[in-house]
Amino acid sequence: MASESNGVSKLKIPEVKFTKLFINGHFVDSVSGKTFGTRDPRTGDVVAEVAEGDKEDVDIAVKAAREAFDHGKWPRMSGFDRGRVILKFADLIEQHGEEIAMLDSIDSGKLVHLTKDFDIQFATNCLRYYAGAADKIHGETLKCTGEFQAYTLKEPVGVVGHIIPWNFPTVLFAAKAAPTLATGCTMIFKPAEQSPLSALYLAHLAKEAGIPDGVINVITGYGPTAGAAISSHMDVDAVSFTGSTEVGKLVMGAAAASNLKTVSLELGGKSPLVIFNDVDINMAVQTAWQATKISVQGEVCIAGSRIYVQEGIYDEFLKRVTDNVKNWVVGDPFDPQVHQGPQVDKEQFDKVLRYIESGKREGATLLTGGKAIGEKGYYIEPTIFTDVKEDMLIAQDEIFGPVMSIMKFKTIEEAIEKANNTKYGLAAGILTNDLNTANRVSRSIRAGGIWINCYLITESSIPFGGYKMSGFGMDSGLQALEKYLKVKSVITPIYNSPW
Ligand code: TXE
Repeated sequence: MASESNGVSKLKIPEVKFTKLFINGHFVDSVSGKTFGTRDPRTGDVVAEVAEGDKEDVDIAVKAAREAFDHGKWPRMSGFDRGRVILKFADLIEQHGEEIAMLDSIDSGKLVHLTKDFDIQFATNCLRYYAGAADKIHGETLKCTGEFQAYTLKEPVGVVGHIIPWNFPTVLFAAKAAPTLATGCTMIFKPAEQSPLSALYLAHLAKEAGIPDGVINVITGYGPTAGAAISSHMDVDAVSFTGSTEVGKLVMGAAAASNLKTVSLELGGKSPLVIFNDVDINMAVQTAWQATKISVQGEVCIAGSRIYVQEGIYDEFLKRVTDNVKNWVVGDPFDPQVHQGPQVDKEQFDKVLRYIESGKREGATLLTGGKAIGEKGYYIEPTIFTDVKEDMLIAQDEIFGPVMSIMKFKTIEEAIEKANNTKYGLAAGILTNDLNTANRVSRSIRAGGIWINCYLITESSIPFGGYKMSGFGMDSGLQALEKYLKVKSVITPIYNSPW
């Protein structure tokens, strides 16, 4: 049974060095002088007071980013030289990886060893990938009808606003900053109010790496104030948002109502994992468990939170899946013995518990878990529901918690229909040994990423983005560069050309 750890690490709290806004290469107080407390999800206690930026601070940061774009050297450097600076930035993140991982864990409750092994590595790989791309951004030459030729230029879009959530603070900072830096744009980051610490630390490292002042600015603060000031700003040329579908719509509305800035949205998900009869049952159970990402408290947009199991292996699957919970330890994310930490904050904790209650109320069978753990902090038992029906809230909404919903299906047609029965379209997984089934289902599911016989494999080279209400625009892959580029066509006559 899931249990609380005995707290080997005795509530370790990392040192917090940076708590002010980072504007034009300097740490400064907010204009209002206001601060807000960032909280430790293990206890709910304040870890540090952080500057609370608002519209006036965003205005100052946008001015700095504008100046750095219009007159600074960053957009005018060769891609090769920008790449070298980005590589230095990656090296510094690697050197300080342990400290950054601790800041993310204290802010968001993520297991510190996973943050070190995955998040920091992803961030450095990502910067190195786009450093290599910085000198390979180019247009095309086009042969026109008549005596004309044309060529295209790919130019940086300008000042970019990045609004990011709390579940992968360092990963998302890097995933947004790296392609933006490679293209020569300048930027303003608004990290989530739950997890502001790593963005400030990363901004400091960016300066140390040689990224000029004004290229990266960080405004910590709340969404409806600082975030909205970015998405509605008349001098921000593009906004790249990761977060809830609800706020994604607000960001898009604000962009439309202001200067029609370019928008890209990476939003929620309710991804299916479809398991066919012909697979090895152990592999199926392990992949389903990993897909639900209970080790990250289920706070992953691409988590496989709907598990569809074909009827031939359904009973055996149920019998085995609960085995994972037997020695599962929920507790302090700084304790190496622990498998799952707390939810990020009280709001998310309450939201997950409300969904668990709705699952019970609507008639799903609770196989295991279903309760909060302890009196303090935001810990929830790994929870498995079976007999989940398509129209239940737990089958439709993004719970963003350690909750697995298991459904049964008979035929491939039924699996496809059920997998697509969602407003989201971020990802999906298919487990089968039949090549044609794998290919047919992957083409039939309307989602931006499909894993066959694996789940959650992500790399900077693999484009990542949603269908339907999971948003649009790619993070990762060379496609991510396009979000930060404009294409300009140049047409010129050419006389007496032999070809
Ligand atoms: O997200 P918000 P929340 C989903 C997940 C979660 C739910 C709510 O289901 O339970 O969203 O989480 C900023 N204008 N995801 O409330 O509010 C905010 O300050 C501009 C999925 O944390 O969308 C933060 O920086 N910005 C997701 C960012 O938006 C605004 C990851 C995200 O916060 C704003 C996180 C406004 N009006 C949650 N209001 C994923 N795709 O991975 C808020 N923000």
